[in-house]
Amino acid sequence: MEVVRRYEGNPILTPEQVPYDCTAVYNPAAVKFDGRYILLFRVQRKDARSVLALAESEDGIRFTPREGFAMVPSQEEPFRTYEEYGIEDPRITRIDDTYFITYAAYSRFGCLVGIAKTQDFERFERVCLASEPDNRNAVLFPKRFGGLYARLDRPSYPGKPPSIWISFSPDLVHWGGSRCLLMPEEYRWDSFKVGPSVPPIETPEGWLCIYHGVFMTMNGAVYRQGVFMLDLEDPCKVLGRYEGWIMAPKEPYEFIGYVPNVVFCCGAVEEEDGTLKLYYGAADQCICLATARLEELVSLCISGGS
Ligand code: M1P
Repeated sequence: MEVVRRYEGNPILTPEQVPYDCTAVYNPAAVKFDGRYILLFRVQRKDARSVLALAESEDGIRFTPREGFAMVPSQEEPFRTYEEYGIEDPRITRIDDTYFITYAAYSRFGCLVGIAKTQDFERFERVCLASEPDNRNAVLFPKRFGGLYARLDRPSYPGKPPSIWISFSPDLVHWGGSRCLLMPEEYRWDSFKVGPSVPPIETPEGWLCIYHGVFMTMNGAVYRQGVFMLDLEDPCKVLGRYEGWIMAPKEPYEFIGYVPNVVFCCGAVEEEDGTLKLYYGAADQCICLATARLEELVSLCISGGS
């Protein structure tokens, strides 16, 4: 029995179902707000640049896209300069009563981490640009550690394996205390690069972290999802990492699209019964849903073995 189970009605959102011109909708952040499920997702436009749009649902399965876009590249400096090629792959973390959105800001300088915020999913306000290039896949922890905000991200440096790092900040603007937590594992499914997928999920055993791992084949990259666990009090401490993947491309909608062989998760919603709804981009083309039991993902991290 698979730990991650796909919804049989996948995909749940396609480019044909949204009220604007685009070539792909994918990599959705997810949150439950005011009793409704919200997806904030990447929309690839006809020039191959991306903006973010929003869809809502009562049941977490059937989503209605809103008219227009939620976030487009900012016209205000300094964001305007560093978002000129688009904004991509959002994640949402609730901290107190504010929902923070981390996203990839793309420009001629490369890719860096942007942070925005909202309280109502109507108005979105930029907070800051929070890294140098190249860095993306930032996820914020929902809690502070000794008064400091914390984030995981995936900086890249030429010639070094893209890895998952942690950093801390007193104000979400100034970041430091950076440490490398997880590197690609040689000749394994996650040997080419690794990056955070969804914001860390608090469990009694530790912070459950879902990540993507990439393997390079003669036919290009394969994107899969895996799990590791961080200590609740000291998130610099890795308590365990499952050696296998929890999800790999296997359905036609994950093989055929703008980029084949990709499952890329950016959002998860924890239900009261311990089920996790995982929202993911399939083949950089459409949006899909899968479910998993939180406790099963946790025990994979603790046991470590396949
Ligand atoms: O095409 C697969 C993914 O490639 C990039 O992800 P990463 O930089 O983490 O490897 C991003 O372009 C992502 O949006 C895309 O889904």
